[in-house]
Amino acid sequence: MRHIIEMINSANKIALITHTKPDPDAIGSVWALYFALKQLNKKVSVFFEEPLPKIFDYLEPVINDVYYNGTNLKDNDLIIALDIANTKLLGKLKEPYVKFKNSVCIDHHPMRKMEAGYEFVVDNACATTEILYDLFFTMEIKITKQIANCIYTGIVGDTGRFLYSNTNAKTFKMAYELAKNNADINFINTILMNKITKELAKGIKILFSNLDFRGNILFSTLSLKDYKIEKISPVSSADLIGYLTDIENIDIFIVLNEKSKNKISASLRSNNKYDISIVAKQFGGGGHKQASGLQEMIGDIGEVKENIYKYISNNLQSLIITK
Ligand SMILES: [Mn+2]
Repeated sequence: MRHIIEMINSANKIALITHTKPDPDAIGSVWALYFALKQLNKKVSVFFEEPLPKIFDYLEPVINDVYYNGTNLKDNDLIIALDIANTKLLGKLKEPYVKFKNSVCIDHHPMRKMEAGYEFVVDNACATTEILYDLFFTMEIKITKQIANCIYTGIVGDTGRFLYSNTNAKTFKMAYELAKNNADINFINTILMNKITKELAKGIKILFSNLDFRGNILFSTLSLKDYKIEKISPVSSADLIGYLTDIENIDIFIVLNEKSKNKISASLRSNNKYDISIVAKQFGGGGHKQASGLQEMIGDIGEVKENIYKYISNNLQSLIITK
């Protein structure tokens, strides 16, 4: 951590970036660090791919310091990438980031493919905002209500409101401290509830129509044909998989998603018995033991499903987590 603090201290103009389609942890991390660096009188700019959803307005983002393309990225002393494990997920910011000489990534994802920069990874942190919380403590940054809201947003987002297996005693301790620092806990808990749009509802309809129970493994598939029938464009499998994981007597959950012709992505989840990241890795993806993802498998969605099923059933023993 000392190295990051030195990097921050010796920079004046600092840029903050995160992955495309930023989730609450990514957005909370960016704005928490923005407000913290402002306390240190740094000149801070924030780079996103596109405007943030309106629901995050409560974080009071400073619109004047936000940029939507990477051309100014090089005009900084330091770039800090947040909540990102793979430079591919930087979208159009990838190139200027990789070329830049002085960068650091602060993140909690264990499997990494960053092509540049110093990496500060705490993979037992429930959220990137947890790492920032510890960093701010060390740097004696004042946890204002605004910063508390940002940090709490990341924690609530990445723990699924304190339900996922990354929730532990420290998570609640932080929540306690953030509540004491006037974080709007009820408001944030409510705003980060799964809001179901009409599109997502139709996605859920497809999801449940195509359930395929294979013993303790559960699949669902969403093909372009399904989407066409429902007259919607593909939704994100990460937004769907949570509807499956409440189903009883299943250990492994997989949603396969045909986002464009024969290009299949997937979200994988498991209970604490199995390490699903091994499966994700096998097919070119990655992630956490209990929550992983896959991008761009090529092929017929039904065949991709059978390939994954074959691999899992042949290797089930080696997926068991031994403690
Ligand atoms: Mn995160």
